[in-house]
Amino acid sequence: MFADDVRDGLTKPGQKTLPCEYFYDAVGSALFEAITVLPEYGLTRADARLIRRLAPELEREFRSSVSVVELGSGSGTKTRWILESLRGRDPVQYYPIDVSASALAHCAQELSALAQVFPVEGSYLSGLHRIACQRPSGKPLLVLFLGSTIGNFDRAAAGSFLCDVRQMLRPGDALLVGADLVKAVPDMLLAYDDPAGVTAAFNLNLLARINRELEADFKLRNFVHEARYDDRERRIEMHLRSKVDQRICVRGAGFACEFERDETIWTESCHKFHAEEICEMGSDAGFTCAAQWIDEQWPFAESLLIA
Ligand code: AVI
Repeated sequence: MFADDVRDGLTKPGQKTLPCEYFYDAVGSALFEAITVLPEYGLTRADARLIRRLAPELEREFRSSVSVVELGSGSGTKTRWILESLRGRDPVQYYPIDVSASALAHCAQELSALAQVFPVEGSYLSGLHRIACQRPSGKPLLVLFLGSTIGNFDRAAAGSFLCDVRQMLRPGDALLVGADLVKAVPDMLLAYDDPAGVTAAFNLNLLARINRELEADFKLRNFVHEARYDDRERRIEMHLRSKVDQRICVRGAGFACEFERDETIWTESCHKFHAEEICEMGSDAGFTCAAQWIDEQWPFAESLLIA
């Protein structure tokens, strides 16, 4: 729960943290949409270019006999291209999974002309479990995990997530996973610290959300957005740095916490991968990497893992 997670993250000893899943309230989701069109954030455009390129190949691999599951509710062009390619004569059954009912409703509205949409509200794994238990026999599942969301897991968690997904699939099912690749450090830093300050606003909105929903008294001007690259872990880390010594009261969660000047809240990790690493992670989880597509303008890989 939000209040518990905020209390745990801000009162534990050592590095303060907040879970990145809480970025996406209405304001945060709108700011994320803005991030995806920033010139410095090449990730979403690379993902889209690749999906457009590979969608016809998916059609050849599966013909029209596949049900599509998406981890996250895709409403945009990427999912559209895949559904258009796969639909053949019969409409595809499409199961978007998301914790947000409003995102699912939007997705159903956008894509129902192309597919039979069965929105599933819940976490990725619980949703996939429900779909796997009631799947129509005979049809393989194609699970989409696009946009490098896998990079927001710790590496170990990403590996065990793939294992969990694999356990719910049958041989012949597939997972299409998008992952941002390691590139020049200045390019990665700019993607997460754009000069227009959109990513800073996205990060700071987490404190604004705590103010709105948990009656906290964060003064946003007393914090500054920071993006760092950890070379060893191959990840961007997003932080909010306190500019002053301060005490914050979070009335709705029943606690207060102190910040020293320059102390940070670690809000997100965005892991970057080597292309072969995705296939290795897939094979460790019980998949075979059947194909991989890499964008030429912005190093990003789409990997088709077969169970
Ligand atoms: C959603 N996720 C893949 C984004 C990323 O790049 O890790 C979230 C994001 N955070 C800051 N900018 C974008």
